[in-house]
Amino acid sequence: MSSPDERLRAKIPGADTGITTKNSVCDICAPGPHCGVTCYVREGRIIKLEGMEDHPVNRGLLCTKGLAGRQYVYRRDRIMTPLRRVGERGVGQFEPITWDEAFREIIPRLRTVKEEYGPSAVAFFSGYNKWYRPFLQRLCYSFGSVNYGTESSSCFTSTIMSWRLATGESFAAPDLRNAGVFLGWCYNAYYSAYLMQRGVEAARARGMKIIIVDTRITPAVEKQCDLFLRIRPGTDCALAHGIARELILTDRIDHAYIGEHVHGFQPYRDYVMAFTPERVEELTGVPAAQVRQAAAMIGANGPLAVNHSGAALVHSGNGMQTHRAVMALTALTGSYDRPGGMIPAPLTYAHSMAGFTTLDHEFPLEKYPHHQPRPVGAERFPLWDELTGEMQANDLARQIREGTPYPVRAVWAHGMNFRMFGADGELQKALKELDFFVDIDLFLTDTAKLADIVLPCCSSFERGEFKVFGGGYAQFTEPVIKPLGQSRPDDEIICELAKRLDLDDDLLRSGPEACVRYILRETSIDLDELKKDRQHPHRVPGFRPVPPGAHGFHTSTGKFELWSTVLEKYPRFDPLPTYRDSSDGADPEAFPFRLVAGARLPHVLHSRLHDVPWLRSLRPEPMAEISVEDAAALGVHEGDRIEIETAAGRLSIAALPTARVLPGTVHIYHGYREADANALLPPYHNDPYSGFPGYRNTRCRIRRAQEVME
Ligand SMILES: Nc1nc2c(c(=O)[nH]1)N[C@H]1C(S)=C(S)[C@@H](COP(=O)(O)OP(=O)(O)OC[C@H]3O[C@@H](n4cnc5c(=O)[nH]c(N)nc54)[C@H](O)[C@@H]3O)O[C@H]1N2
Ligand SMILES: Nc1nc2c(c(=O)[nH]1)N[C@H]1C(S)=C(S)[C@@H](COP(=O)(O)OP(=O)(O)OC[C@H]3O[C@@H](n4cnc5c(=O)[nH]c(N)nc54)[C@H](O)[C@@H]3O)O[C@H]1N2
Ligand SMILES: [Mo]
Repeated sequence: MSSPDERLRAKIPGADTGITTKNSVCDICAPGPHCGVTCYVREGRIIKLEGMEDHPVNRGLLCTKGLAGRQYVYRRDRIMTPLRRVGERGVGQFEPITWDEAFREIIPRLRTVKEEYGPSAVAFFSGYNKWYRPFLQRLCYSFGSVNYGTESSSCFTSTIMSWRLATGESFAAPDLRNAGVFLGWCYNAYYSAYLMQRGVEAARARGMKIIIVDTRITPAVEKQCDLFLRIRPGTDCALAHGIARELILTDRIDHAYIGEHVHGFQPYRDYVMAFTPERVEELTGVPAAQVRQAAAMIGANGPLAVNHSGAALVHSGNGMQTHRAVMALTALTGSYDRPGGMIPAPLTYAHSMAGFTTLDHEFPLEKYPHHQPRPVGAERFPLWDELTGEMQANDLARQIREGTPYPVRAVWAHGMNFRMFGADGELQKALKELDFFVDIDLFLTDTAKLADIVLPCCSSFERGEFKVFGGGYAQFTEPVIKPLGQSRPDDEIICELAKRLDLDDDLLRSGPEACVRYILRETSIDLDELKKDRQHPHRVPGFRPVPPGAHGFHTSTGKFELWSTVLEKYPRFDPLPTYRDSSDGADPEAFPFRLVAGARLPHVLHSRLHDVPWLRSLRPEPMAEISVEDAAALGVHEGDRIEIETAAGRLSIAALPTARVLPGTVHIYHGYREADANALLPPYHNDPYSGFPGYRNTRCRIRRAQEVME
């Protein structure tokens, strides 16, 4: 028998050790695959955590980031009380205040901006976090402002726009269980979505073919690939058209499906005929023979499922059109809304795809303030405006600074990180120029340091919240520990603000739970029933996914639109998914390299994990990956400093020569305080269709840092 002391050191739960276990979720990464976590708690602190065995999402697994969750929650810079700025913006001098004092300052200042400039002069923003967004959006509209916007101005929504244009649906997911061939376009789920990789591995084991299109040699390429197309960043649209041309000319397309369900095949066909394998090779670097091979492999192995890529593919100046071009292959092969192809998936609560619908769009929209100007970004990015109706946050800095078409003078932000934006120095300057800025975060970030009032929120382990999971599951979680210091959940903060502002919104003023009940009104979920066991997700009663083939097409033609009837209304846009140079347009002679900023690393997530010690230790210093060939030409070895220069700025960073990256490209991860990749992006480098910044294809030059010193 082990002694109590040994049992305590081994962290074994029991009355003698005082250790209990409770389940929660890790919300460090994207909302869809939030993993179940079992926390070991002693004296009110989490002392250990592990993947929850019987959770339908992760079934006991947890990634590097989640396993460091304890260090994330207890990061040294957690904010413990509301703070009022006493020094210059950005310096980080604050005094602790009470929640009551904070609201007494916030209320009159928001009201003053509203009275002087109109309600839309206050913008409401959310960073990466999704879980409280329906509340925040409704708060914004109830306040009278149209300017609700989020990090989704740079992530995923471009793909949603592309699907809306093509099919009228928001999204379609690959049916890996039945697919014959998987086109992993910008696909390395070993780093960015390990649970999806399990599905791909299982499908491969039963014979599914895998084609990967990536600019780097990744673990997915090495372990799981039948054909690898190594492409120059940002040129993917041409490759998609090249494959389409081959499919058409070798008659590997589904004529019946196209005849019945596809609009614009003829002009599309005419357009892609210019993309011969030889021209594609010239544009993309992918050998002509491989273009033919890819088409043959797709033709021989349908149905075709494709990786959706909400980031890499759409993070270039022609990103949305490129996504359309890739998804067009599913229309040609008759794989959209067919078993083994791409199955439309409704967005459920707070951006998750659980297979059923909730009213989280209706919930804010019933308070939409009509008779206001259009949201920020509508003039510059009108398609974004038409398809999303939200502020395009990538135009926020410009509008704050220029005051056109109308002033924005205050920002209420949850988890804003200015370093996620392209040309982020502009946003930093803009935030300094505001009349009033509130930021709500767990940590005193560099963005929070620009705020007048900082409010402390808590992590998923410290709150109870409604959650949905893929496959028709729902849960109302329970706090595992008390909120640290005076921190509070964001949804409560939002409802409290609505109350203190005395908004005409009974629902928000009644608190988060009343809102959730409203949002679930048309589902079979009984919240009281759900709350009887808050430790586990539960299958939604009567849940049945919509079968493939039953979704229909919700475009004006009632078909999959290769020729977009939405885009044909805009003189400046092309109805077909056209190819064009997707870089920032800098002179290729002067800037011969392409900068790919932000391809995922397994152990970091944007800005939020760089200060977590275990994770930081895996790569202590930010590094730029360059090819061994380029490193040799520059005389650079691992750890030597190089300077990367674009039309917008310069960055000095340690080099990591590797055979994984293509000569002529340089890769850096984003979100680092000390090596800010997004300072290298020019402010005009955005996709005109979506507004997304061209993070993955900015022209640059590199040299050894010493040469600069000399
Ligand atoms: N560990 C970790 N996981 C994450 C995140 C994170 O920060 N860290 N972020 C989450 C978020 S918000 C998102 S949006 C997703 C993103 O998820 P992904 O899109 O899967 O992530 P990336 O690694 O950026 O891109 C995938 C691959 O595209 C390649 N690539 C880059 N540029 C190009 C290009 O121009 N053409 C082609 N064909 N390939 C290219 C990269 O080399 C990379 O291997 O990941 C999520 N998961
Ligand atoms: N160069 C480059 N830039 C990119 C990308 C890229 O690939 N390359 N990717 C883009 C993409 S796809 C994305 S998704 C964005 C992500 O960009 P960001 O939104 O900046 O993501 P994070 O840094 O993860 O989170 C923002 C803040 O939210 C705080 N936070 C965490 N949880 C909570 C919470 O529950 N409540 C509140 N109030 N705050 C919380 C965190 O502490 C952090 O300060 O970056 C974009 N920017
Ligand atoms: Mo993202």
